[in-house]
Amino acid sequence: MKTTLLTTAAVMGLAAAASAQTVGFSQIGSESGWRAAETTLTRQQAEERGIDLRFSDAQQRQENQIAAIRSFVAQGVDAILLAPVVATGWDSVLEEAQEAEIPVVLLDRQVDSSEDLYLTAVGSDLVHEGEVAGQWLADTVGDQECRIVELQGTTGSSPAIDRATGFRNAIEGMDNLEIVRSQTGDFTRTGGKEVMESFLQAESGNEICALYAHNDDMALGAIQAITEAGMDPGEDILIVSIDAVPDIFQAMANGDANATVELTPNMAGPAFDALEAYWSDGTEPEKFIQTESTLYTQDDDPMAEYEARKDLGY
Ligand code: GZL
Repeated sequence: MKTTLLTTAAVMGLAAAASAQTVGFSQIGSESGWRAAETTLTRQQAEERGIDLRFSDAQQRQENQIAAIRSFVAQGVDAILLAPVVATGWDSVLEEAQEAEIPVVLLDRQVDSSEDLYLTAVGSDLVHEGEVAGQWLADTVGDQECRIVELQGTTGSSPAIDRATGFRNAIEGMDNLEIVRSQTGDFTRTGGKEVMESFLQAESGNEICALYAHNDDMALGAIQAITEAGMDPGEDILIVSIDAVPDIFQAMANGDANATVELTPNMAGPAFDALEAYWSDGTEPEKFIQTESTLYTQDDDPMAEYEARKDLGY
């Protein structure tokens, strides 16, 4: 009797392993705390669902992502997750995946390619995020003159393009609000610090009222630069950014940052839900699965928000 049970268990185990779906994940890199958390949560989601995840870190280079996708196609994976570093240049490799009948799901960023070339895209409304940030600043400064500097995300990426658009939408027609300098910090802390240092130097003698950073990591780098310049971040220069990583809440609790717009790092959960439905009965998901964008300020108990996020893999 015991032998039979063991044999049955072994057969079921082999069957489960044989049926485990294989997913290739072309990740941009680890440029920010938010990106690290997205990777952590994607691995956790795959493990919980018994998905065999094959991971590729592109070091923020599109050519590495294209090579990874081609490798996943050659391996005959059951699906591909792609967080596209920039918005353009994906048509041919997405066509190759389509020809191989391998569904592609975009995570957290968009591509300019036809939506026929991917199953669905999971992400936030990036323009809206910029609008939320701009509206917070407009509400905070009222009719006070405010010269703004902007740290943009990776050049050519959909978040950099759309977050810039959204912020400008929010402040349009407000003559007291002016963006006086704008430059990419490539979504990194180092980039944010170095570009903010150059802004402070270039604007020495002129007042900078606020910094809008397309992500918290650049804002955190800029806070270092502002402090090293002998100024008081969060007071002398208001700071609004996007992602809601734990360290920005620590900065808010210290009075060094003022507001952030949350971006969930759990894009893989909705992505795998859509894939499991597609694999089981061919269900075609909506082309865009939108995640929430919630504003947090110093009034929202920053240390409680820090505690809620500090163990999520940022
Ligand atoms: C936005 C996402 C951005 C994050 C950054 O959807 O692609 O990329 O805001 C990350 O932290 O670098």
